[in-house]
Amino acid sequence: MSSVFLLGNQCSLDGLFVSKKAMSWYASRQYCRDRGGDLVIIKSIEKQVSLFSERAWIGLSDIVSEGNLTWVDNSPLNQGFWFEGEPNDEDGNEDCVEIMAFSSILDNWNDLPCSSKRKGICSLPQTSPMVKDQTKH
Ligand SMILES: [Ca+2]
Ligand SMILES: [Ca+2]
Repeated sequence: MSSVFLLGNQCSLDGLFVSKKAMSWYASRQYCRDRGGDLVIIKSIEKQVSLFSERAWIGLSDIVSEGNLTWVDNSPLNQGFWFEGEPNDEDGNEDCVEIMAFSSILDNWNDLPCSSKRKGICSLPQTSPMVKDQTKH
């Protein structure tokens, strides 16, 4: 199990880093991609715990198909760490997912409009940071 740590500005640990500025989900994702990574994908409790941070975007959305949450690598969501009552798709306009640090570590995801301004948590590929046409399954 990886250890718990706090993500500060531009802190890089385990291939994770956080954007300096709060931006839309799309802009945050572009920020990550420009640096050879993508918005973080969380598929384990270990990773969820290690991401304890401020409010920030993660690589999960239902932009393509409402109610169908998928990660930025197109894989489906199997285990979520949702805040109570979320995802609620408020006003039918919440398609991107943030992590909310002020809440319990294991129940702190919320969907909100993709145009909202948040910092983004980026993750570099495990293999090489610069591999571009990597296919994941
Ligand atoms: Ca939605
Ligand atoms: Ca919501």
